Parts: sequence; C-alpha cells; structure tokens
Amino acid sequence: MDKRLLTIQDISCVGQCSLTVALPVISACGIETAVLPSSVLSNHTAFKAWTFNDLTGDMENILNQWKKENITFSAFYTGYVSEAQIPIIKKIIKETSRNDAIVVVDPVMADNGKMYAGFAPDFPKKMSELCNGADVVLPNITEASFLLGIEYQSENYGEDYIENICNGLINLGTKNVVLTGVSFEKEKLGVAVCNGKSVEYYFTERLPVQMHGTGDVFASAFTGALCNGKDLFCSAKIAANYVVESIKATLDDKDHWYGVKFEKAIPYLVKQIFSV
Ligand code: PXL
Repeated sequence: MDKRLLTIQDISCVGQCSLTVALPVISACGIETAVLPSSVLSNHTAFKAWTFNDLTGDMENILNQWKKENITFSAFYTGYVSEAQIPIIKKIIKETSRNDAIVVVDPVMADNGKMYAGFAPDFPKKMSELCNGADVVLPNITEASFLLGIEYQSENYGEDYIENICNGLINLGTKNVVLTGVSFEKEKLGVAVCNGKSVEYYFTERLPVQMHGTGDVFASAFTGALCNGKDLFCSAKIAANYVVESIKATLDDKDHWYGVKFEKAIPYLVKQIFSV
C-alpha cells in the first residue's frame, strides 16, 4: 500500500504559506496528500488585516466519517492550529494511524522573538503536548524558546545554546528535532538536526533577505523527503537547499514581499529527492 499523508493546518487563501505550500510540495514529492484545514483566512497574518474562519467544529465530524470509511494515514504533518484543536488532532492521529506512522509537528506560532497575532501566552504549553509523542518537531529558535520557556537569543550564541534547546525539546517527548534558523557566522544559515543522541548541523549561504512562509516551505519539503525514505539529516539538507532556491527565485521581484516563489523551484526539489 502506498503512503498517504494527512496535513493539518490553515488555508491562507493568498500568501504562499501553510496548505497552499504543503499540498503542492508534498504531492510533487510523489506522496498522496490529504488535508484537514484548521481554519480559512483570506491571507496570512503578516498582511495588515485578514478574515478568519475557525474550522474546529468540523474536525470530529470529519474524523467520524473517516473512521466509517476505514481511512488511515502513514504520515501526519501538523502546522498552524489553535489551542482547542490540539486534543482533537491527538485523537485523529491516535485513531487513524497505520502501524509505524510518522508524525511531524511544526509548532507554528512565532518568529523573530515574537508570537504571531492571535496566539495567547499559554499556547506554547498546549503546543508542547502535541510535540510529546512526535517523531520530529521542527521549530525555529523563537518557537523552541517559547516551548521551553527559555530566553530567545537572536545572535551571538554558541553550540551549547543550540544543543540545550535540542535536548530540552527531546525531553518534551519528541524522538527527533530539526531546529531551523541556526547561525554561528553571519554569512551562513542552517539547521540543527538531533536524533536524541547527537546534534549535526547543515548550513547554506545566507541570502540578504528574510521572507515569509519559508518555515512552511522547509517543513513541507522535509516531510516529502522523509516520506520518500530519506534519513533525517538528508531530508533536512534537501529542505534547506530548496528554501534557498525558492528565495533565489523571488529575489529579483521587489513587490513579492508576502512569500517565496517555491513553485519555480519544484523541479529542483524533485530532482534532489529522486536523483540523490
Ligand atoms: O507561515 C506560518 C503561518 C501559517 N499560517 C498563518 C500565518 C503564518 C505566519 O504568519 O499567519 C495564517
């Protein structure tokens, strides 16, 4: 039986993030991708304003219908969700998992030292419950520091700070951690990959811009690579390279501020997954 993945996150109708990234990217990786939209927004929350329709009320109905049809999943990838949805998501995972299903949790809630609009201060505590039992948690450093209740450092940290974060996240109950946005030198940006025993690093060139949605592009490509049997480190490396290609495809368009042109780099991603 082929793998089937379920991704649970919002649809931001416009904005190149969440489901409008995960669905095309993971499908391009050859993996059947089912979706459970957590909410519908007109556009993501980095715009000045947005509409928001919460879909929590649909989730249990959908689960019950899936159970009647014996619909099951071999992988789960969760992103932008609300506090009330977390226990329901845990139930969905428990009741629809195939044997050896992979659970990837992107604890989407913050960046650059700040929570995204609409998340309450106790949200990280709830999110840490979703991290407990995951196979991989992939936060940025801001999200990791909120999850652990430690100080966020944006620069001038060393390997001890990063390794302390990885160990802290492992102690929350995830098997593996992929920490994004790690940088020890100005010109390089990368990821720390921890399998619960050791931490390995992968760095790419740092491009001179910060763009929205790159966390979702990373997580989607990572999950697509992992579902194709690539190991943790190789999946993180493929995803980091894909983010760089997506940013490069966007750099010459100064008006394109709200996301990255990940579509242009899909052939590059597919080549990396199927020919490396
Ligand atoms: O890219 C993460 C993300 C996902 N979904 C929504 C967001 C954001 C980041 O701002 O606003 C709705």
